[in-house]
Amino acid sequence: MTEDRLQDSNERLVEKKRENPIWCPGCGDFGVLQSLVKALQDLGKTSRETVIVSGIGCSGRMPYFIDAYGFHTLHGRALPVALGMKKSNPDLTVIVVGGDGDGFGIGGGHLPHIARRNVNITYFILDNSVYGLTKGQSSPTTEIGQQTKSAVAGETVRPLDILGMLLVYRTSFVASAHTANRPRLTEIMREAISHNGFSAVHIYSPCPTYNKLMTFDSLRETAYTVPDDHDQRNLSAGLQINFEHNGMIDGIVYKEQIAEIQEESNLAMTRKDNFKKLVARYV
Ligand SMILES: Cc1ncc(C[n+]2csc(CCOP(=O)(O)OP(=O)(O)O)c2C)c(N)n1
Ligand code: SF4
Ligand SMILES: [Mg+2]
Repeated sequence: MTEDRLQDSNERLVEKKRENPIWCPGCGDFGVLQSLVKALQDLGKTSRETVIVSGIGCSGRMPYFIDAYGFHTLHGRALPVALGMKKSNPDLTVIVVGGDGDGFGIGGGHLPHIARRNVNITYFILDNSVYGLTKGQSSPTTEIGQQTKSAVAGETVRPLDILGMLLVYRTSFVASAHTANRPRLTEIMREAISHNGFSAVHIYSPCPTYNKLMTFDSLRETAYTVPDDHDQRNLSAGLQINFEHNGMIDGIVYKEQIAEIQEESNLAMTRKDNFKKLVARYV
């Protein structure tokens, strides 16, 4: 990077890149991209302090379309890569983007450990209830009865409860949103990114090509808006709301108060101190 470009990226707010995303027309991921860029801009984040880390899937292409640092990692491995980035450079705003298959199929083992470490990163789960990139097989969130390439007579295995998992893993900030309500999605993204601790947002992002059941209209009609008087600090209230509405929710479900947070990344030493300590062990 030239000096001019470096200086520029220090000051330039995160923007969309000029190249057009190659998602199918009508894909929900376009809306996620718009909201994510807007949320980062609203928070005054610059290209140089922001990194978008993704797994593999249609959703995993997100870093290509955002003018910030980006890392398109391996299928299911975005969270551990993001953890490493945050640990080695705590000043970075680290955003992870991945699909339902990526995060809850092959990558499902990472989530509880990131949550219990309470690393200060934000995870946006783009759930279309299908493996989009590999052309429409069932995913861990495919509904019973949904026809997919791997369940042509309809899925028979019940889907995972994503919000329930995030809550019982004690994720420090848990929200659910959908791409049919973009202003709300942007607002929730802003709150998630600002939260000091591990934050996760389960986003319903329709795949019109391979999942005919999840549509923008169906999301608009069925998503339950979390009321203003919901007690975000109350984990059981969060679990209850999720149980009652079967995860079809628009809003913040749980938010740990900052004072209660024992954030591991804050407790961790800086890179320099770590290095000094390591050297001291051998001299
Ligand atoms: C180790 C490994 N196994 C399998 C694959 C094939 N693969 C690529 S994307 C994908 C699933 C994508 O589904 P999801 O994570 O829901 O993302 P979407 O495309 O729906 O956004 C699979 C199985 C791979 N790339 N790497
Ligand atoms: S296959 Fe589905 S998820 Fe992938 S780009 Fe097309 S509409 Fe989007
Ligand atoms: Mg998917």
